[in-house]
Formats: sequence, C-alpha cells, structure tokens
Amino acid sequence: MIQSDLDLFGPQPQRLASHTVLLPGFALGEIEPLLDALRPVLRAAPFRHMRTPGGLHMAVALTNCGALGWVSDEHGYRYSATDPLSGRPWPALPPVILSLATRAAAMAGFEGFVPDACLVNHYLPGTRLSLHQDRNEQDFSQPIVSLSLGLPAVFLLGGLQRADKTQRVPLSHGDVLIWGGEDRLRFHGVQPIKPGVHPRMGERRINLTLRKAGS
Ligand code: MD3
Ligand code: FE
Repeated sequence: MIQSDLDLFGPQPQRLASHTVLLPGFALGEIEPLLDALRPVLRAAPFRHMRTPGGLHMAVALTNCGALGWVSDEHGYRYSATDPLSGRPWPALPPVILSLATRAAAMAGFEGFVPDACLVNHYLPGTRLSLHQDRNEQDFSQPIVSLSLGLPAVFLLGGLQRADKTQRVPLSHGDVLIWGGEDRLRFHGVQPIKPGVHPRMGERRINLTLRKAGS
C-alpha cells in the first residue's frame, strides 16, 4: 500500500511570525552541491574566532563569502570587502548558494532578493550565540535567509526589545529560515548546541546567513 501522495511533498512551510517563514528541509535535495561549493570557500577563507569590541573572542567561529563579509574587531562590527586574515577579497558567493537564497526568499514573499554577503557560522557542541539584533546592514527592508547544516539547534526568536519573551524554534540539517519586514530587527540567538554527531556533518553545526549588506 502506497502512502498518501501529499506526504511526498515533505513538511510544509511554517509561519513563525508575520514576516518569518521556516522551510523545513528545503535544502535537503541539494546538500552535496552546497557542500561542494562551500569547500573551496573554507579553504580560501578558513573559520576563525573574531574578537569582539570588548576584547573577548566569539564562541562561534566564522567566515564569509560574497562581495561583503561581516567582521568584528576591537573597533566594532561592520561589513568589509576584504578578509582581514588574508587581506584579499572574500571568496565569491557560489551560484548554488545564491540560487537557494533567492528561491527561498521568493517562497516567503520576498521576490528578487539578491544577497551580496554570506556569513558562515561554525558551532561546536556547547557553542551558543547570545541574543542580539542584526543591524549592520544598509537596508532593513531586505530579508535575511539562513540555512542550517549539521547538528540540530534551538533558535531563539525574540521581539523588538531585548526583554521580550522568546519562542524556541528547533532547526535541523537542511532547514531554511527567512525573515524580513517588521521581523527583521527582532532579537534572536542560538541555545548551546547539544553534544552529538551528525551523520553527514560530524560534530558541528554550520549556519549560512545570506544578506543584502551593501546598497
Ligand atoms: C530571525 N545567526 O549570524 S540564523 C547571525 O544560527 C545569526 O547562526 C544564527 O543570528 C545562526 O547573525 C541565526 C537565523 C536568524 C538570524 C537573524 C534573525 C533568524 C532571525 C533576525 C530576526 C529574526
Ligand atoms: Fe543574527
């Protein structure tokens, strides 16, 4: 007996807030091409722990691809066209990653999204990302698209004030999250990653966030 045809389409998009959409497993059909595209990026611009303006090191290791990359140092947070580690431009944004972001954004109602920055975050078990807002981009009318790979995470989606209550959103390998509009400046974070080994990615979580950072 064959299961209901409808099940073959997988889990449906979930609206988490007015302009925040989770596409569960959206990238599962193209994981290998995405990883193939990421490998040379990581060779040219390895993960590193950036320093915060307060002089500490971030728990999350990161790198970037695309015309602009998010950087942090003792002077603050900003986007830069060059990798401070190599002094060279960031690796180009691979077409397969750009295409995924544009298609996902369109599914959430953001037509014509063309990101110029892809921040790649690396989490080991125990790593967390504390509650913050993303406000280093020029144009808050543009959405952000995020792709989760590897170990699962619990994403915290807060409100426009730091003290607002947060909703916990489980994010798995292959999930894509899109948010924009009035949700663009919500506080958000990631709870400490639980110990584990992902069958494809090993003992890590990698998150890509695609943004239009410049003008
Ligand atoms: C919802 N990264 O790099 S991505 C970041 O999983 C960052 O690595 C997290 O926050 C990560 O700045 C979360 C998903 C995300 C990011 C920002 C949001 C969802 C959001 C802002 C508002 C609402
Ligand atoms: Fe963020």
